[in-house]
Formats: sequence, C-alpha cells, structure tokens
Amino acid sequence: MPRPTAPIRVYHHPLSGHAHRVRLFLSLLALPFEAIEIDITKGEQKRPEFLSLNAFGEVPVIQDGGVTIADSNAILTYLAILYDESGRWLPRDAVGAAQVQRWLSVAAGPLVNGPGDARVNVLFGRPQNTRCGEIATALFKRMDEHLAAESYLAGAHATIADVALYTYTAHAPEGGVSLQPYAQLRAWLRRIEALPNFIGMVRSKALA
Ligand SMILES: N[C@@H](CCC(=O)N[C@@H](CS)C(=O)NCC(=O)O)C(=O)O
Repeated sequence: MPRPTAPIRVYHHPLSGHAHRVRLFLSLLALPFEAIEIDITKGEQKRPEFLSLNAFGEVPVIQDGGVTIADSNAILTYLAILYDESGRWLPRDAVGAAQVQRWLSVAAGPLVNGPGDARVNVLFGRPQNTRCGEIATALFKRMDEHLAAESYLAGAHATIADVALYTYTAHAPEGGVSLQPYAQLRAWLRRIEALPNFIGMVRSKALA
C-alpha cells in the first residue's frame, strides 16, 4: 500500500461535513494527516492565500506533497486511486466505478440541497426552507429502500460512496430532519461508525 512521504495537509472547518468526509476517509485509510482550520465564519476561505489553493473559496482542500486538490468528492477519488491499490473503496471496473459515482452525484446534489442546507439554516440562524425538508424526505426514503437490499450504498462493502453520504445524513437531525422513520438508513450509519478507524464530526452547538 503506497504511503505519503509527509502528512497530508487538510484545510477544513470542524463543522463542515464536506471537510469531515475527507478527514474520515484519511482516517479509514490510516493515512497520516494534519488538519488546518480555516474559519469560514470569518471569511478566511475568501482570502487570497486560500483562494490560491481553491479559487472557489471553499473547504476542503488537501495538499499531498506537491499536489493540491479541492472538492471533497475529487479528494476522495484521488485518495482512493492513489492509496488504495486494492480498489475496494473505488472499484476500477466500469460498472463498479459508475455505481460509486452515481452516489457521489447524490452527495453533491440532494444531500447538500436537502439535509445539508437545512442544517446550515439552523447553524446560521437563517429561516428554514420547506424545500430542504422535502428534498431530505425524498432522499432518505430512497436511501432507506436501497439499503433494505444492500449493506452499503454501492454494494456489499463500504466504498467512498458511503464516506461521501455519511456525514450530512448522520447530522441531519441538527437541521431538524429526523432519522427515526428510516430504520435501514440508521443501521447503515451504525455499520459505517463500526468501521476500523472511524472518526465522527463534532455536533453543532445548535443541539448541544
Ligand atoms: N463541492 C464542494 C462544496 C464544499 C463546501 O460547500 N464547503 C463549504 C463548507 S461545508 C464552504 O467552504 N463554504 C464557505 C463558502 O462558501 O464561503 C465540496 O464537495 O468540497
């Protein structure tokens, strides 16, 4: 298994689920990393020195030796291809890779637009948007049905699809979205939390 020559630098914020999915995957792969906090509540992500790492002005970003990668799903893909030669976390065959990518698209779409945005509204004291709740309900119902037949999102074992979907699903109650109706979804969360080297994300003050 290849190893980085120095700890991978991860620019993150402790309440960013996008950044947490990267820290989680680094931990699951048992790769050394150094977390550098960017205070997105103070606009540090829009300063020139950070924009030179990610012109979109968002965490997460990683630096691995001379390589800089932004975007959580791009980072998961990079880490899986470079550091997991077994192809377990990101299958190398066309169908297996497509099945994972299908869920990475969900992680960048309805997961963010539904439960993700509902949580951000609570965290930042913004008015709640009913559309977020509707998107979350439709998504979690679909995931729950899917997980009745499969242990993990893209098949019989965990892949980066599960890593990408975990955080904003687990933290949906912080946005007022209950997980109680979804028994299969909750069982899937517990399976991920039982993986060796799992690390969670801090709960937001909204529910502390
Ligand atoms: N597509 C990006 C989205 C990242 C993202 O939305 N990051 C948020 C924190 S969760 C951020 O940095 N927001 C600050 C801003 O937009 O100014 C990814 O997957 O990494």
